[in-house]
Amino acid sequence: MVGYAFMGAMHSHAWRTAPRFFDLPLHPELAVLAGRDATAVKAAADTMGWQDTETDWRSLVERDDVDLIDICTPGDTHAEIAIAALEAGKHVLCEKPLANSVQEAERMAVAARDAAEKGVFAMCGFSYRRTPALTLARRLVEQGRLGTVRHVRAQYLQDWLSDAKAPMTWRLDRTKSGSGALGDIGAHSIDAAQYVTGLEISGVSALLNTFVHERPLSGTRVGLGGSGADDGGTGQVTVDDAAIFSARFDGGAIGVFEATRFALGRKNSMRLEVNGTLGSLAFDFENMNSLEFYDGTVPAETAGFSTINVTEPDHPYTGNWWPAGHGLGYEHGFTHQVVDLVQAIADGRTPSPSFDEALRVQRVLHAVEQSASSDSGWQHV
Ligand code: SOE
Repeated sequence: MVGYAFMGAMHSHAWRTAPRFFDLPLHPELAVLAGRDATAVKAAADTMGWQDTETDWRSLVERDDVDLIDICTPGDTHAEIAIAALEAGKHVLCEKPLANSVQEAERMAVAARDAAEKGVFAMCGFSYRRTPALTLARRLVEQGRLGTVRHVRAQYLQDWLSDAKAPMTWRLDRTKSGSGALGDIGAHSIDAAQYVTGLEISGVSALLNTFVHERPLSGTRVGLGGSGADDGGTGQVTVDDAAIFSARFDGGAIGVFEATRFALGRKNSMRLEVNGTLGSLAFDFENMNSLEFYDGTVPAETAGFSTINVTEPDHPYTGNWWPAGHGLGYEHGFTHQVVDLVQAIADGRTPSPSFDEALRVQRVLHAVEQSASSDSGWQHV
C-alpha cells in the first residue's frame, strides 16, 4: 500500500478484516507499507498491521513479495504509480477519483487493458457501491422493479469546510486533488448514479463555486488530511467548494447532482433518489442501513414508501456479518471492495469498477468543469 492517512487506515482495516468474515479464494497479506517519512510510516505500519515499510513507492514495484499495490495517495500520484505497478505485473486498487485529468485516466485505462490480457487486474475504489443498501438498489433496478428510469437526484452533502477558518488540506490544492467537492465527493455520486441505474451520463450543464478562497495553513483536521503545518500564514484554495449540475443519461433519464462541503449540519449525507415508471427508491448514507422503496404496482390504497432494513441475510454482503438489525458502517463498503477484488483476481476477470468505468466518471468530471468554466452551457461527455 502507498499512503497511510484516512484512506490508508481504512483500506488496511479492510485488508485485515475481509478474510476474517468472508471465505476468500486468496489470502491477503499486508506485506509492505510505503510512505516518504521513515519514522511516520513505520509507526503507521505497526498500528495498521503491515509487516515491512519502504520510503519510496518504486520499491514496491520492484519487490517479488508484492502481488498487488493499493494506492491511497492524493490524485496527482495515481497515474504514475498505477501504470508502473501494472507494467510490473502487480494488480492495482486505486482510490477515487481515478486521476486528476482525463488524459491521465486514459493512460491508466490503457495500462489496465494491457495488463488484463496478462491476467493482471485493476480496480478503482468507488466503495459506496458496496454499501449493501446501494447494492440492493442496483439489484432492484436490474430486476425491473423501477421500470424505466426517468429521474435521478444525487446529492453529496458535507460541512467540514463551512467554517472559513478550517485549515488548508491537500484536498483544496488543485495540483494535488485535481478538483474540489466535484472530484472528491461528486465523483462518488456520479459513480453511484450510473451503477444503480445501469445508465451512463451523456451530457451535463454545470455550476461550480468557491466560497472561501484563502484558508489558514495551520491546524489539522483529523482524518481529512489537514496540512498539519503550524507555521501560520494562509494558503489559496484552488478548487471548487461546491458543484451543481444537471445531466442527461443514455436512454432518456435526466438527473440533478449537487456536491458540497458547506451544507452545515450534513456530515456525510450521500443521497440518491431514483424515480422510474414502476417504482422509486431513495438512499441517504447518514442512514446507510436503510433503503426507501416505493412500489408503484401495488394498489394506491396501500401504496407508500417502505423502509427496507438492509440487514437481512439475503441482502448483499450482510449474511457474512451480524444478525438482522445489527447494522453495518462506513468501513464495511471498503471490506466488501476487497472481497470483490480478490474474488475477481482469483477468477481471472476484470473487477468492477474497472479503470475504464472510472475513466467514464473522469469524463463526466471534465465535462462538468468545462461547462462551468466556459459558461458554454451544455457539454457532451
Ligand atoms: C472527504 O470529503 C471524504 O473523505 C472523501 O474523500 C471520501 O471519498 C468520502 O467517502 C468521505 O469524505
